Amino acid sequence: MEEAQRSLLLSSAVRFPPLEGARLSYGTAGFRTDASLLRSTVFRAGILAALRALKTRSVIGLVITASHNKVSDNGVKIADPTGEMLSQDWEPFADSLAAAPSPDHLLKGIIEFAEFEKIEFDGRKVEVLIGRDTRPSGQSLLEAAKLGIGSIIGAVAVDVGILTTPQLHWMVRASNCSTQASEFDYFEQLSRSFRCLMDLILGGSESNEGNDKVVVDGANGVGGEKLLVLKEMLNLKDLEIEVRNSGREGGVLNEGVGADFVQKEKVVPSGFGPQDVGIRCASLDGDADRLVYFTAPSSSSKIELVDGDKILSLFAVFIKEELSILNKEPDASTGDDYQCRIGVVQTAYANGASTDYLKRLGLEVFFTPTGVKYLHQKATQYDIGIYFEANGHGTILFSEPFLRWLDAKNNELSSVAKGSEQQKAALRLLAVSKLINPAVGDALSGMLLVEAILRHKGWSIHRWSELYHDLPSKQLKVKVVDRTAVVTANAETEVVKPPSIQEAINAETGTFAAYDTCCLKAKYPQGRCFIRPSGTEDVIRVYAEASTQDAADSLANSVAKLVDKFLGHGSS
Ligand code: G16
Repeated sequence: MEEAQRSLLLSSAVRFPPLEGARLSYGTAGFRTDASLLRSTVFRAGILAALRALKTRSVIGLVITASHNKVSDNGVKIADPTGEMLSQDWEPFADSLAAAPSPDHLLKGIIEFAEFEKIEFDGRKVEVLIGRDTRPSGQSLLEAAKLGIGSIIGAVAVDVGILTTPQLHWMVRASNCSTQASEFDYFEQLSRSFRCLMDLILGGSESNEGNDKVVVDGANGVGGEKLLVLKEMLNLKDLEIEVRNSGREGGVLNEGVGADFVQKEKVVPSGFGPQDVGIRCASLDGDADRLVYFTAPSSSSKIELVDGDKILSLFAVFIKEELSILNKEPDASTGDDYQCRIGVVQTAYANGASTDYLKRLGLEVFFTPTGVKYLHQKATQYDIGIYFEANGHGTILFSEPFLRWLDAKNNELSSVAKGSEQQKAALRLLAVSKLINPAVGDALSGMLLVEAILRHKGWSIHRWSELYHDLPSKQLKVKVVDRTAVVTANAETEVVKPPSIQEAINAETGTFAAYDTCCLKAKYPQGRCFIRPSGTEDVIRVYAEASTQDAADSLANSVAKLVDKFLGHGSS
């Protein structure tokens, strides 16, 4: 590394001293904590993004968001050239950069890592796109990120403004493979492919059961605003999209609103109520990478939740059907019968009933730890990989060989069977591959796909929800002294450290011999429970499900007490 580069790094690093005692880890989705503690970390994430751009000689993304967290938090994460999450190989370096105690340590760490990764500091221009959500702390953190990027000679920060996280991921991917990579291009692609899908669908649809309206909770974040723009471009006549909690009304980001709140609390978000009974409602999270649907209750306080597992199931049903239409007739022209491998990816939070349902559909179901980075990676191994977390974060990935085959098949069919159902199935699948965000879960494109499929099938939200019945479940958070003390294995279903906790959870759940000896029944029929340290909040998460809501609540509460007992109270 040349002297000019060393002194630039040192002179900018002195402006961002690390906060004592604030040791952050790259976590489930980047660095996340109280915004007031983040300037030094975001500056260093800027350096990291610039180094990644030098290494890959591609456009890289940096997004400043804390997604579902409270408004006073913020965070930063990096998007790789494909728009996917930062390669996991670089996460330990991200952690060590963030933890470097002084500018000298920082410089030494960068030099060593650059040598190891053979990064050349040759001053050639590389770009980092920076996006952010609507948090008030975003602007000053953006300045820190720009200075981090600017302290690598040749790296240029491009401020792309306030965006949803999936928009930024999409733009990074598009920048590396096309010239049409602006926010406008994103909206154009979504609206064009949605209209194309609807045209192919409307012809075949039997009825839409009067469901021509969806009301969307924008979490008082960036998603509501962007949905309003998309709605203008879509200019739909047969689907009304009403946006509430867009942030324009003055509500607080994620406070009593948003997909995380709706999914965890199972109550309507603020701004929704009895007037919405019977209407299809959806909720986005703070940076619009999660989507859940729900209906408002007429009597009880609990909503009917249609979560990420059900979105996954709807997508899986549709894709399976389209593939079977496509493969119905043997391909006379070529004898070509592409063996399309479909896989679905879930986490331990997936409701047991959803997994049973997907297996009954004949699908291969794989489990990974929580975090889109894990699910996405697994989904790339299939021709069509569908992944969703129960919290509503997910997408569909199509392999390049499959898309090439599909394209060729459509071309052939257009000469031998133009307008046939078989050709329409090929066109619908091609339209889906253009509508759905291939980089990351995207609430806006996911919502349009849900709407198109419901219309195609003539299904109401209730019909969709009836695909299977969720097992009652409960999620809790427990504040502990040190959440990193908990280490899990087997896709987070088992605690390996400290070992005694898992034995206690097993005993409570009834996994081994803990039976009620009077009536010889399991303590919690269909009971399942796990704990894991959150990667985005300073808590241990507890998930429980069982055959009744009371049993799921009781199991979750008992295990939360165990967590407290084994790991001690954290300050709240
Ligand atoms: C992020 C990740 C998700 C994960 C969620 C919760 O979502 O992208 O994959 O499910 O955090 O993670 P944890 O339970 O570790 O806190 P988001 O929407 O907050 O970016």
